[in-house]
Order: sequence, then structure tokens, then C-alpha cells
Amino acid sequence: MLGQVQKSNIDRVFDTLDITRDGVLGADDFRTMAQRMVALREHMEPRLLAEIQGTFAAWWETIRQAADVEGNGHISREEFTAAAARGLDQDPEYVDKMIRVSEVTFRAADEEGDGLLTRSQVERIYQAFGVDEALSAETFRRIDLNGDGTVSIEEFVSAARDVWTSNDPKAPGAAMFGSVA
Ligand SMILES: [Ca+2]
Ligand SMILES: [Ca+2]
Ligand SMILES: [Ca+2]
Repeated sequence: MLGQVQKSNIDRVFDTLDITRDGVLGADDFRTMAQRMVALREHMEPRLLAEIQGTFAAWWETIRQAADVEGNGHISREEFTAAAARGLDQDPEYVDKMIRVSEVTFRAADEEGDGLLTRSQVERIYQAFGVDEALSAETFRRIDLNGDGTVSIEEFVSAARDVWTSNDPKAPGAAMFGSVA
């Protein structure tokens, strides 16, 4: 069973993934997101570029297999939510599969490759995903757990995990996609 905070976050994740804004998830959404990640930098090394495209394509495949009950190549909000509830309940690796993309997103944004994101790099990720930029400052403050003014990959991935698993609206990553209180 999904808690209220989880339900609200999964709804927001759906809205974010539907980057084409046609009300369903399809391969095109994941291709578009991969392109936006690649565009986070001016010069992307071919290896990272291929990894980004591969990770987003694999994410779509995982979601399609878990959620596309009708088998029509599109995932409705209802299918997505039902698959998340099932996955979180029955598949111990579900969250890992859902947040794998956060690592590659981090690396795409970490242009100088020092394993840390600045405030403006986090803001660029928000822009790329089309999430309200006003949220990025608040998110940054919350997910910078050690308060060093940067977000490490551990802090980032842990926040992404909160989105799927936390039912505490005050958890660092719980409000990454908007207030859930
Ligand atoms: Ca779509
Ligand atoms: Ca960096
Ligand atoms: Ca930090």
C-alpha cells in the first residue's frame, strides 16, 4: 500500500516523466529526457552520451514491462501508479531500478567531474526536466545533508530514494518535486 506522501510523489514523477505532456508515458518521453540530459553540457564525451541514452532507454523498458498491462506501448497514470505500488510491495530491487537514472543525471550535470553539484547545476537539472525551478533552491538546501554548499552523488541518490520510499514529508528528498505536506 502506498502512503499519502508516496502517492503524491509518484503522481508528480509521472507528470515529470510525461515530458511530451500528452498524458501517457512512451518511448518518446524517455528519448526526450535523455536528449535534455545530454544538452546539460556543451561538450559531452561520447561514452557518457551513450550511457545516458542507454540508461534512459533501459528505464523505459523496465517501466514498460512492469506497467504496460494493455501492451499498447503507452503507460497511463493508473498503470504507472499500480505498477509502482506492486513494485514497491513485491520487488526488492524496484527502487534501485527507478533511481538508477539519478546517477547518470548527476554525472551529466557534474560538468567538472568532481562528484559534487553546485546550486546552479541542480537548477539546470530542474530546468531540463521541466520541474518548477522555484523548487530547486529549497530542494538544494534540504538535500545538502552535510551543509557544505554542494550536493554529493550520495546526497542526490539518497534524495531520489526518498521520492519513492518516504512517507515523511520532512524527509530530505520527499519534496523534490513539490510540497507533499
Ligand atoms: Ca508522453
Ligand atoms: Ca561538480
Ligand atoms: Ca553536501
